[in-house]
Amino acid sequence: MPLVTTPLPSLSPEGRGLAAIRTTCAYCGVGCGISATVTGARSVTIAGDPDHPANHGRLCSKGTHLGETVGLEGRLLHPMIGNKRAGWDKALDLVARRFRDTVAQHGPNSVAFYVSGQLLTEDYYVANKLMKGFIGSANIDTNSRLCMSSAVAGHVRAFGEDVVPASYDDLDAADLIVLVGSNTAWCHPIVHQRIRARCEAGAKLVVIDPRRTETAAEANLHLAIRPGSDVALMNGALAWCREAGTLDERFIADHVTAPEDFWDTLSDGHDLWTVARTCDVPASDLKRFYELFAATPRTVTLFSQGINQSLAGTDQVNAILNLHLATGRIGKPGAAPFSITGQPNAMGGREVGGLATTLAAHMDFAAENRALVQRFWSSPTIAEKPGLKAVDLFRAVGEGRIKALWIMATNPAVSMPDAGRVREALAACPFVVVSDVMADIDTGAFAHVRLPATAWGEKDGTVTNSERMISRQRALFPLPGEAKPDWWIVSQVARRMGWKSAFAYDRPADIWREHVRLANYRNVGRRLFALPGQGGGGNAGYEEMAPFRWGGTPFADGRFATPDGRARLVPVAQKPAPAQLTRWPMTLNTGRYRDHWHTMTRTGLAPKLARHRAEPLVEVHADDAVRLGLVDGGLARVATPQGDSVYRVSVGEGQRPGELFVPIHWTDRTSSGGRTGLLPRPLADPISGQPGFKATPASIVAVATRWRGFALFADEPKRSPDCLWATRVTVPAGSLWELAGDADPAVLDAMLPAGERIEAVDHARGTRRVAVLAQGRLVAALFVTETGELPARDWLIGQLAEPQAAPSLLAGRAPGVQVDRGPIVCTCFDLGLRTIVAAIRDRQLADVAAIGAAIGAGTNCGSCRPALARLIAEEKNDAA
Ligand SMILES: Nc1nc2c(c(=O)[nH]1)N[C@H]1C(S)=C(S)[C@@H](COP(=O)(O)OP(=O)(O)OC[C@H]3O[C@@H](n4cnc5c(=O)[nH]c(N)nc54)[C@H](O)[C@@H]3O)O[C@H]1N2
Ligand SMILES: Nc1nc2c(c(=O)[nH]1)N[C@H]1C(S)=C(S)[C@@H](COP(=O)(O)OP(=O)(O)OC[C@H]3O[C@@H](n4cnc5c(=O)[nH]c(N)nc54)[C@H](O)[C@@H]3O)O[C@H]1N2
Ligand code: SF4
Ligand SMILES: [Mo]
Repeated sequence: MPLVTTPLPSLSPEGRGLAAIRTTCAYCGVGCGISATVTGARSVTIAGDPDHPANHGRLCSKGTHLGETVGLEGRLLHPMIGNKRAGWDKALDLVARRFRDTVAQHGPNSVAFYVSGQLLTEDYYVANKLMKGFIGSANIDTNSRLCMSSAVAGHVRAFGEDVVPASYDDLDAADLIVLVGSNTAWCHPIVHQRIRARCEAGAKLVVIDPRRTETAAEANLHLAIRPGSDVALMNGALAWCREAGTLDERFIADHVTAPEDFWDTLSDGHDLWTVARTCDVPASDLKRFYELFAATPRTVTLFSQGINQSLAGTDQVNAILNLHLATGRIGKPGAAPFSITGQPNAMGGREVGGLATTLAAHMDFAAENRALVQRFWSSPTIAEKPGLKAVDLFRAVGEGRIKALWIMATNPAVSMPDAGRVREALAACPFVVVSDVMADIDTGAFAHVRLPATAWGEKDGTVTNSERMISRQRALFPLPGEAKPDWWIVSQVARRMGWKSAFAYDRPADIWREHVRLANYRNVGRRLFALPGQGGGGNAGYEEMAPFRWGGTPFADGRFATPDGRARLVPVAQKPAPAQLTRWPMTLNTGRYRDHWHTMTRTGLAPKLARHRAEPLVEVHADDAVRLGLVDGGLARVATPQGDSVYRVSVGEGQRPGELFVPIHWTDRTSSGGRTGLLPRPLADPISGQPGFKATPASIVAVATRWRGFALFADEPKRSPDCLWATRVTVPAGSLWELAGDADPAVLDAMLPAGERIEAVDHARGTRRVAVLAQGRLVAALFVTETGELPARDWLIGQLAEPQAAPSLLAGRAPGVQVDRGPIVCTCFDLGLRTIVAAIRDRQLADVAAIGAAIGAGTNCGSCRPALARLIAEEKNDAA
C-alpha cells in the first residue's frame, strides 16, 4: 500500500520555513486569500493575502484568528474501529469489505455517502466518482443540500445550468445592493466590507430580513418582512417595474421565454397595498424600495439562507431571478442576482457534481451525459437516476433501506433538521463510517469506524468561492499522527473494493487534472462549466496555480444554457401564510453568530472568538417577553413538535413579535441546551430538497432556576457539569462554563479537580465561592448564587494563566477590582460592549472612526464595525 501523501514543495526539509505560504481561509464562501507564515511545529502567523482578488488583504475576525485553531488538541489522529485504535490497513479493509458486501447483497442503492462543502474539490471529485461510476448509485448527497440546493434548482430552471452570474466586482460597480435573507455583516464579513465601501461611495443598501440584524441596521432601508413572504415581495417588484415601464422589453424579446400566462398571473394581487399587507411592512417603505429598484439599472440582489432554507426556497430564488431577467439586469457590470455560498468549497462541490441530483461536471442524468461520463471514467457502471437527497437519505437510513453510510466532513447529528430522529437513524444503521478531523463530535458517537482526516493547514488542493474563483488551499504543516487527506482515504477504499487503476492517484494534482479533463470533455459550448487551458504545467503548475475565475461574465452575450439559448421566466406564486397553531404560536428562526462556525469544531478552539456570544441565546421581542413572562438573562425552553431545548433569553427589538431566533452552533460537546438541530421539521422544498430551517412552529416558556453560577477549569473536567444549564467556551488557559440549576448546587463539587480548596459562603445571598489551587496556581473556580450578583469573569479568567493565584483569592475574598467588559465586540483588541459604550459616552465619540482612533476597536479586521455603528446610533438615540 503506497502511503504517498502530498509533497510540500513550499516547505523546507524540516517541514517548515519562514517564507509565507499563500492559501485560502478555512471558513466561508467569500474565499479570502491568506498569507501564512509558519513559526513553529504547530504555529502560524496569519495575514490577509494582499494579492488575492477576493479580499485584497483583508480578513474578518474568524480568518484573523485562524492561528489560534491549528493546535492538535481534540484531533482524531488514528483510525478507530469502535473504541479501539486500529491500523490504516485494517480500517480501510473493513470499510471496503462492508461496502462491497452490502452492495453485493442488497444492491448499490443500499449504501450512501453524506459529504460536505468543507471537502476540497479533489476530495469531492473522488467520492463522487466512486459512488456514481463504480458503486453505481447516486446516493451521495452533501450538506450543501441544506445550504444552497434551492439556488442550484432555481438557476437550472431559469438559466438551464447552475451558474452564479455574478462576481464581487459587480458589488463594486452596483448603485443598489439588495440583501435578501443574508446577514452578510456576520456571515460574509469581507463581502460586507466591500458592500460598505461601495455604499460610502454613494450606492444604496436595502436589507430584506424579518430580523433587525447588524447588516439591516446599516441599510438605507430595512424591510422586516413576515417570514416566507419573499415571493410576494419580488413579484410585487416585478409588477411595479412593469407598470413603471422599466422592464427591458428588448432583452426579454431577444433572450427570455415566459409561459403565455406569466404576465397575467402578475396582474392580480401584486399592487402595493396587497403586497404590503402580505409582507406585513409599511406600504411607504415598500414603495421606496420599488421606486429605488425600478430606477437603478445597476442592481445586485444578493441572497442566501433566508431565501434558500425555505419550503418554497426554489420559488423564492426564481422570483429573484425573474426580476433580474425581466429588467435585463444580468450579464452586465454591477447588475446580477447573486447567490452567495456559505461553505469554503460549496461551489467546488457543485462543479464536481457532489449533489445526489447532479451527475458530474454540471451534467445531469440524461442518457447522453451518463454515457459520456461513463466513457470518460471507463467505469463498470454509472448511476441511472438521481439519488436520495439529505432529508430523504437519513429517512432511508432510519427505515433500514441504507445499510452502510459514510459521512465525511459534516456533523449531521447536529446540523440536520429533526436531529433527534437523525441520531436514532444513525444508531440503527448497521455500518456507519465517519471521516473527521476531530475525535469527539456528536456524529462520531454513532460510528463503527472513524477515520482521521487532515484539517485546514494540512489539506492541499483547490476550492471555489462564491464568485466562481478557484484558488489553491495549501498545506502549512506536515500531516499529524496518522491523519490522511480525504481524497487518499476514499481512493484507498475504492482500490480495496477492486478498482485499482481508476483510483491510482498519488497526489491532488493527479485528481485536479482529471477533473479539468472531464470539465472540458466533449464540451464545445455545451456546458458553461469548463476549465479551458487549466491543468497544464505538471505538478509544478498545480503548486503554483494562481486564483482564477471560470466562466468569464456568464450570459454577457444574452445566451443561456437552455436548448434554445433563452432564459426562462418561471411563474411563482406566494404561498398563503401558515395557519396560526394554538399549541405552537411562535415562529422559530435559526442562523449564525459572527464569531462561530457551525458546530464549533474549529472556532470553539479560539479563545478570542469565544466571547462575542458565550452562550446560545433565544432572541425574543420585548412585547412577547412581557406577555410570556420571559426575563432578559433568564432561561427559557423552546419546543417544537420535534423536540425541545433550553436557551438563555435575550430580550430586544431585533425580532418581530411572534418570532424567535436561535443560533445553530452548540452541541452536546459544548452545552446542555441550545441544541437547535433538534427543533426544525424534517420537511424540505419539493423541488430542491432543501429543508425549511428558518420557520418552524414553536412555543416558548420561561424556566425558573434556583441558582446561577459559573465555573472555570484549567483542565477540561471529566464530564460536563450536571445541572439544568451548562454551556462551555474556551478561554485563555482553560474553559469557562456558565451554569444554572434547580437542584442543590453541591452536586457541582464532584466536577472540581483535586487540590487545595478555598471556600467562602454567604448564607444570606445563597452565595458560594470555591477556588481550587494546585501548587499555588488556580486550577478551577466555582461561583454560585441564589439571589446575589456574580462577579465579572475576566479577572478570574486571567488568574487561570497566572503562575501564582492572587492574594485575594487565597484569602477567600471576592476577586479584586471588577471591570465587567460585557460581551466581546472587538475580538482583535479584546474590547467588550461596556468598555466601548463607556468610551463613546465619556469621550463623546461620534462615529466609528472616532472609536477606532480612541481605543482601536474596528481598526484591524473590521468585523465589529457594524456593531460599533449600532452602538453609536443607540447612544445618540438614548441621548435624544
Ligand atoms: N460567522 C459565520 N459565518 C458563516 C457561517 C457560520 O457558521 N458562522 N456559515 C457559513 C454558511 S455554511 C452559510 S450557508 C452562510 C449563511 O449566511 P446567511 O444566510 O447570511 O446566514 P443565516 O444566519 O443562516 O440567515 C440569514 C438571514 O436570513 C433571515 N431570514 C429568515 N427567514 C427569512 C425570510 O423568510 N425571508 C428573508 N428575506 N430572510 C429570512 C434570518 O433572519 C437571517 O438573518 O454563512 C456562512 N458564513
Ligand atoms: N437549524 C439550522 N440547521 C442548519 C442550518 C441553519 O441555518 N439552521 N444551516 C445548514 C447549513 S447552510 C450548513 S452548511 C450546515 C453545516 O453543518 P455541518 O456541516 O454539520 O457543520 P460543521 O460543524 O461545519 O461540520 C463539519 C465537520 O467536518 C469536520 N471537518 C472539517 N474539515 C474537514 C476535512 O477536511 N475533512 C474531514 N473529513 N472533516 C473535516 C469538522 O471537524 C466538523 O466535524 O448546517 C445546516 N444546518
Ligand atoms: S470573510 Fe472571514 S471567514 Fe470568510 S473567507 Fe474571509 S476571512 Fe474567512
Ligand atoms: Mo451553509
